[in-house]
Amino acid sequence: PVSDDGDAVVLERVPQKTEPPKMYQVVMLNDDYTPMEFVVVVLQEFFGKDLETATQIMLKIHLEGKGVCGVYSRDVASTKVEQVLDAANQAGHPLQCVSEPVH
Ligand code: NFA
Repeated sequence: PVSDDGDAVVLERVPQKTEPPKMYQVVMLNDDYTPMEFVVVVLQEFFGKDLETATQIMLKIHLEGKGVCGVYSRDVASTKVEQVLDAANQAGHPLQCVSEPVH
């Protein structure tokens, strides 16, 4: 290209350094009262898991104390947490989950 006064204009390509968004995992905690079936339904409804995968994740949480339900951008992860806590509260279950940055 050429500028108004006739000089050549050099257009440099500036490398765009855009960091990938920080990702957050939604971690669900075990408790002694929430029914296994409720946890399986939550994992299917809010985390898009099929019945078999949801059952595996639920059992891992039950046996190991906690488990990752999914990894999302910060906003999506906090929405998932909100949805799970709302559903658990409405059903009268003490189910807890949190979102935390993936290391
Ligand atoms: N521990 C619960 C029970 O025995 C089941 C459960 C699994 C709860 C995963 C919370 C998370 N009914």
